Amino acid sequence: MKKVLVTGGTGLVGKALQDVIKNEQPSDEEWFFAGSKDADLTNLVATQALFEKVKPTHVIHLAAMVGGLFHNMNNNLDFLRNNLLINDHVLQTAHELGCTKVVSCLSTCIFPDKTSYPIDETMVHNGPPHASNYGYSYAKRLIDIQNHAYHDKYGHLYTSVIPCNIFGPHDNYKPDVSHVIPGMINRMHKLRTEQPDMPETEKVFTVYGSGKPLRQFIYSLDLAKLMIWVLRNYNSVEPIVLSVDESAEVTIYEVAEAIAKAFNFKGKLICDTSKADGQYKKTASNAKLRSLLPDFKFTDFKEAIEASVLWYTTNYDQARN
Ligand code: NAP
Ligand code: GFB
Repeated sequence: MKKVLVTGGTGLVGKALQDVIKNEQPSDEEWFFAGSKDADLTNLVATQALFEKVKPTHVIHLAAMVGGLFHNMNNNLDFLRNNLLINDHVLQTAHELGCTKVVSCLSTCIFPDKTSYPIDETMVHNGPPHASNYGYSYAKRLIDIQNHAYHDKYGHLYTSVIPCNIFGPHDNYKPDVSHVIPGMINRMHKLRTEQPDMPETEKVFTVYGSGKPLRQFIYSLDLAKLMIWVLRNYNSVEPIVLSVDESAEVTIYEVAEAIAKAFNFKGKLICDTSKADGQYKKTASNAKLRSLLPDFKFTDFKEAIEASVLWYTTNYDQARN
């Protein structure tokens, strides 16, 4: 019987894993989804107590200080310190407990800012990350170094996945910390519900930045299925990119249009270029994933946006606003 501990099990990706596992009901696996209430993983004693309680054989390590461009820009030191602490405590405690496998999470935003495209798994350490999120990026890159160090010394199967931008139900919609999609969903919902007597055609939705940057977005439920596959079948220490195809890349403005359509918004979209754009692009290749899982089908972006907007408007009171 596998005992799987999911750290960060109460967030966007954690909740998607919960949904997939609930539907699958695997008979040979027991899953435990931990949030910060179960243990503050920046605290080693709390981390050890959680592992002692759950006694996992496998770990999906999602827990992290996570946020969008603007949150990162203003908090690089906290992103660096909190994530370094969390990652060291989880990996060292997993070692001391003799866990069979740990799958941790990097991000396509940690790659070198000056690089050729598409980026792939071999390029993680080839130069400094974008200035906006160097704290988060270096903490995440060190997970790969830690994984190799535990493998070199003890032969542990500690590996990592590198998702592109993720979105879906149960996201973090708090305006000052959110990523672009939950940030826009939160603001579009406010715009639509406030000033009900104002004709919607006169309402104006603001896209932060130029709207020109390019992003790949993966639906959280698709990522969850891929991470479960990695846990069960991917046995290399080397990271693997879990991203939609390069051809699925969209501009931030196209994201706004898709969200406006999902809300049936009849007003105008304008770009506020006084706000930062962040990285222009971080186009990642999913060739390694495709070579291992050639038939995996990603959810259509616009359908996933529709589903995410519907979840938000239906669950507004429970959402992290
Ligand atoms: P999220 O929604 O912000 O959830 C973060 C999770 O980590 C929550 O369960 C949170 O617990 C937990 N957590 C945070 N600080 C903690 C602490 N000190 N001790 C214990 N638990 C703590 O984040 P997410 O989007 O699901 O991200 C999951 C993973 O994917 C992260 O490693 C992130 O770096 C990575 N990732 C995310 C994206 C993206 O676009 N979202 C892209 C690439 C990679 P509470 O619920 O109790 O706060
Ligand atoms: O998801 P996001 O905040 O982060 O996207 P990154 C930022 C892009 O979306 C910028 C534009 O071009 C913003 O100008 N944008 C437009 C908005 N409207 C909004 C809005 O309402 N909210 C936000 N947040 N952006 C992050 C990294 O980069 O990628 C993190 O900083 C993390 O470390 C994440 O890894 C996955 O995609 O630019």
